Amino acid sequence: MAYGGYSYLDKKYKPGKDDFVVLFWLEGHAKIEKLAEAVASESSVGTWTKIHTMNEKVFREYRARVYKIVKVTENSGFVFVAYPWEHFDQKNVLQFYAGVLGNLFGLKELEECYVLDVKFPEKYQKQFSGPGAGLEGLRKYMGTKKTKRPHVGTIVKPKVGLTPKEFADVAYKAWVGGLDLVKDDENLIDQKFCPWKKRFDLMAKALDKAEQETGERKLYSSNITDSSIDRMLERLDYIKDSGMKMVMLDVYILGIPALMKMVEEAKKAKLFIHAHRAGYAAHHRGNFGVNFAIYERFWRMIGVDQLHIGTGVGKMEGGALLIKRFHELAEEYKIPEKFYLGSLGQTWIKKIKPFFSIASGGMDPGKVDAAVALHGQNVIIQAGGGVHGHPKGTLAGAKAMRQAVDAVVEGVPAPEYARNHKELELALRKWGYIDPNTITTKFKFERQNKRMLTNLVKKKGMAGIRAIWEI
Ligand code: RUB
Repeated sequence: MAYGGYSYLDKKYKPGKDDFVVLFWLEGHAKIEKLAEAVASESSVGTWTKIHTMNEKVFREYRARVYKIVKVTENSGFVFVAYPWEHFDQKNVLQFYAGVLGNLFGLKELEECYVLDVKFPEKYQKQFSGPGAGLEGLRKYMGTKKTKRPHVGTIVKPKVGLTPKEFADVAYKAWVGGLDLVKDDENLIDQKFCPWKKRFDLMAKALDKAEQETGERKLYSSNITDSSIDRMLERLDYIKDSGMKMVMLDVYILGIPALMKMVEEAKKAKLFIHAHRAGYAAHHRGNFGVNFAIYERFWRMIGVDQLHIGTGVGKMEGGALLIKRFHELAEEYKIPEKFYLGSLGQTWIKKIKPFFSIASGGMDPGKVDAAVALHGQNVIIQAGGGVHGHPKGTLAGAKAMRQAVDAVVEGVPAPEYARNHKELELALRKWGYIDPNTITTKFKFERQNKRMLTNLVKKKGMAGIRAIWEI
């Protein structure tokens, strides 16, 4: 079988340590081998027909090789493709996008084309500097290196509409109630009703006051995302000059060049980078898509310090097994391949440091035990509605969240801790409690059924993977 006159199938090929490995799910109206060849061709050196300009050197040194196909039907399957390191522009992430995440989605013989994962060779990682502070740096600043407790935060709600003063008053209550972090939402930046600078100044004052009163370090994650790089840089300078410590970026929406520029500047200014992933799901959830794990890998290499990765227990998509994998991708240096999750392994070089994952979206104090069962304690747990919707308001809501976190660290289940902590008790009464065993049971099920899960995916294809992603 061939595509455009050349064959990209090479089942004897074993990816070398400098190769990029990409895992695709493909379905279409041609045989899976042909679809695989089409994708390998279009994303590397080929086109639809034989060309006189192709030469042996180009084909040998720069082409992609389909080295494994897990066939599900005649017309669908999982396709493993290796790309030589030399194929890629070593200083330009967008060239990777243009090739591997580019034209192939438009090939008309494809009915589904989902890029499940990419494994980046160590050699490629060297061009990046990774997180400036990362997980350890944040813990050091916050003084949680010893306790190793989860950090806990809130997103001021309503998402938009409050005046700067109303906003800072809410934040102050959240900080003195025991939260570490208060953040802008992804869609609050510099609207008329809440100008960025005015909000920032009041937030800086409120943060100082809260730090003095509580004796704890506090953070404000200020959203500076903008279509103008100049405006973002002005705000970044302003934050640096004020002595505040954190900047927030909508990382997916910004796009790679603007993100790289802002991360570089934030690192120079020694600011922590809080990354909100709004928008990622437009690609991640489709039949023609790019898995979140691929963006996450880039954001770790580029160097964010904390990133929203989902919760497994809250309002956003993704079950425990999938979110755990995203967590491992943030925290570990080495992770193994898990085919039934559509996930390749990865080894990070030293400077691509671990960052803090953020569990956010539909969280409340009753979900903290479950979130920790899923993520472990190296996690930032954030709740918006789950703080400001507390029956007694923001201050009590913040206290309830912190009590839930303190309970976890002490090894006491939240319902038991709630007997002597009335804010937590009220929260659990309103929103209920998720038993952490519901999470540990899922991991036990996974450990005991790896073969079954693998067979399910081999039989059902992407539908099998999607079902496992929701466990
Ligand atoms: C949180 C919220 C955030 C989500 C985004 O508010 O809406 O923007 O965390 O999701 P609330 P994700 O706590 O009221 O749900 O973090 O998965 O990207």
